[in-house]
Amino acid sequence: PRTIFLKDYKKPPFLIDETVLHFDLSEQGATVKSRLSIRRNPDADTAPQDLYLDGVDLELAAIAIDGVELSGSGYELIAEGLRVIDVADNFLLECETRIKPHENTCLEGLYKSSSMFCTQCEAEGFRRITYYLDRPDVMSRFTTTIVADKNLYPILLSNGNQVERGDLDADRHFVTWEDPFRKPCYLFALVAGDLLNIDDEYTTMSGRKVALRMFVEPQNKDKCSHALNSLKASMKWDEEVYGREYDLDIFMIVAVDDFNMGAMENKGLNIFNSSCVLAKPDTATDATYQRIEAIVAHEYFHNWSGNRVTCRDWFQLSLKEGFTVFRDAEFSADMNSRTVKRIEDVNLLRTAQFAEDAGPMSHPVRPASFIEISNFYTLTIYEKGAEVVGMIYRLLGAELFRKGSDLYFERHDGQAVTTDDFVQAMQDASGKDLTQFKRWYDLAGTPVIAVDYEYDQDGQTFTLKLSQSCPSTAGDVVEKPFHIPFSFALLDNNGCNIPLIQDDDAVFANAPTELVLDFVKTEQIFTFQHIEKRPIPSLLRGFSAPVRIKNTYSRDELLFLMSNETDGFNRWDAGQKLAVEIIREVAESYAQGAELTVDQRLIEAYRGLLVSESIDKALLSKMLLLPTESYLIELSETANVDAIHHARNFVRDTVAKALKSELLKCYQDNLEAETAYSADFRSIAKRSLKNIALGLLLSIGDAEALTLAETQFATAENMTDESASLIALVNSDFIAPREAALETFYAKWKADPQVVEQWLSIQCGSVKSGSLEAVKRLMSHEAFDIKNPNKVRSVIGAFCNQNIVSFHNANGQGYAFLADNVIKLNKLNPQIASRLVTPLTRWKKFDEQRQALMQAQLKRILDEENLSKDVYEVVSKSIK
Ligand code: B3K
Ligand code: ZN
Repeated sequence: PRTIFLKDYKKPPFLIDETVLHFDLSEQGATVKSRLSIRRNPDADTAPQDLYLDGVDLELAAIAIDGVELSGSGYELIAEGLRVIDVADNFLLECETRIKPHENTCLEGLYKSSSMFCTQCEAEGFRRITYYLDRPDVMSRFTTTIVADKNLYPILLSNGNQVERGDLDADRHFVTWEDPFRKPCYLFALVAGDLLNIDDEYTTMSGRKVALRMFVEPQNKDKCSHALNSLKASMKWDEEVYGREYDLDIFMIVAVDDFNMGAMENKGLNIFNSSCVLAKPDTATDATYQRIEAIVAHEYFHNWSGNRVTCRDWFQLSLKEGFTVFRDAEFSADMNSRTVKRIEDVNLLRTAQFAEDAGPMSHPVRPASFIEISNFYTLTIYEKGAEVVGMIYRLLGAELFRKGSDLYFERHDGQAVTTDDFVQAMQDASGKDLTQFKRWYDLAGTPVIAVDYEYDQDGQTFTLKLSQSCPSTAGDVVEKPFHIPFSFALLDNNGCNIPLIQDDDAVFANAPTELVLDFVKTEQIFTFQHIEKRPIPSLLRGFSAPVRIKNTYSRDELLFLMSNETDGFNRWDAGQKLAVEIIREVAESYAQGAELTVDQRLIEAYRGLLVSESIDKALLSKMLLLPTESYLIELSETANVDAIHHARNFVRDTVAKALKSELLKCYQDNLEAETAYSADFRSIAKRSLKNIALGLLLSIGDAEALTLAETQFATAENMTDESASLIALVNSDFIAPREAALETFYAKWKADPQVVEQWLSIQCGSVKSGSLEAVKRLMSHEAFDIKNPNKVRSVIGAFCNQNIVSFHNANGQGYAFLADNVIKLNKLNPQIASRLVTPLTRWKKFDEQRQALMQAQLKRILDEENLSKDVYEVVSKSIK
């Protein structure tokens, strides 16, 4: 397989002004006719004689230039494409291709999901539909006609506005769509099916009415309102916060069951994985409600950050993804609890992105090379990319950032641009020099910050010394320092912020109590004056940069911060740091076979939180969760999986036993009957607190809690409470009630795929019910289907990523199981296969015996014949 390099980028030699497509869909296959108005690019870097078009798995039926059929000497079929020999400067190319959507299991290009046709073209799926210049810097105006059976496919959709429709003979009909906006082909979409539409409407800030239309299979018609409400909220938010208005008269959303990822921002026709868009209270959990809100917003926001301004090439993917994740995170923060949203995002970043960046697939936010671009839809591109945009926001402040985004959209509307163009607009609008800052885009790895500080009582000064370094994946250290926005405050011993005075003649009264320090050198000293008493520093507030920070706090200071920190994120983080230390201490004793004890101070801290009258419930619900096993593994040099698992459980159970009455009270206090289900963040926090308490009580085998859980399971009026009680039972040692609950749940919900996905992942992700044998049995259950990505994620994904002790069983069988399935999926769906293999690529974190077992499975995969580019890239880079 060939590696593609950013440094080899060349402007396209040809452009396509108009793209006219005609689809004839039937059960036997599809015929695609294209008419492409092509001309030479006046700004091209090269001027080849021939035209090269991308095409994969296409059968070429006819080809003509300017109405004249091409003979065999006029073109040549090449690997993954077509060469049209010796073309003019301006011409009309017509192609007819045949494709087989019903045999397409990779779910890229045009394929069938249950009874409907749908497409997925990003990144390089359009080349599976017809021959084309399948690259994002070729933008074209699309007109699409779809012909299909009228009864089987009454609904025929594509991008833009519907301009014509009519009946044809033999019970067939057609619809023509025209998209007035030029776009790259990765934003093309087509849907055909027997679907219902649920309609709504939105009036934009300039008073234009936009039709909002969601298309679903008939059984899902009562699962649309949350997505539509989220859409309207997103449209309003983007007008208010970014001044961005929607630009077509109709916005459509379609739900499909078979989808490789969450959703896709096709112009005017977003396609969603059913699990990321369909919800009603009795089938979707609070977490799903929040995920839907975020994803609907994300895809909608792409209309500007991605579609109106798109990427020049796929190395710039984070231009649209990082920025859009930043935008959707801000939206969710505005709609819900800002602190909790930040906690969730940082948790994901520190657990999974940091692990990625320390592993074999580590890459910069703007990668320099790739083999298969699908492998680069990563946490680094998305989450770290969003952090990088967030750092620009923190360096510029809200107002200048808005000036920057206005300039970016104005300057580049209708263009395909680079991350440099984005930063340049931010710099030009703000006047802030971002030259050094750009390193964040080009260097991989997570910087480490060491903090040192000193208080001088006599001089009343506080000196903060920061140093930074960045281990790269190759093991060497990146020498050049990053420009890090380091948010900082000083707290007095009542937990109040102290005014920060950096030079003597500053006016005391106007001194800020929080600063974003420009930390730009390898080592840098900041001094603060007039500090009367020894303060406690509040470091990297709100996690102002994606870095590791070495803990400098004593346990007593962490305890103080857990109840007094004025930054909500840092308050939570103090609790995490303390819990990490204590779990590690217990894990060490466990590994040595010593007696296990839990530092009483942690228990008292949790007691304090539980009885606190003032703490915000949303924050409290996060503070009561111990760091996950995955995060504890990520923090370890070499992880002892069993010790981590037992230590974490021991700490959890010790806390639960000691705080039994407080937890029971917490359960009861948050139980009160609600009038109707509401997914607002306060209601979510209450349910979450109640269910955390229930889970903790059940994990210690409390008989009273068993009754509570069984009652809740039997009477729950929403899926959050129903599944939380199921999870609590599944993770308990009450074997009979657990099995009974699983059975009841399946019998009740087997007709609902979104609920069945939850049922599968709850079992497979739990060490209690998800033994390897049980997981294998589930794979022959009627509920499982290896061709459906959601089912694969719920079973294999949940087992390998959440059921950590079972997956990492020292007998190596978990690893072999994963490899077996990667090999199977490599043929069916390479994108899913290559996603799934991730846990095996993390071998460096484990003991030598496990390392050898994991590598052996990676080698086994690599030895397979016909390995896809997707799997080849990840596996070959992971083998030492
Ligand atoms: N842009 C799509 C992701 C496409 C993934 C292609 N393998 C969804 C999103 O980020 O909004
Ligand atoms: Zn996106």
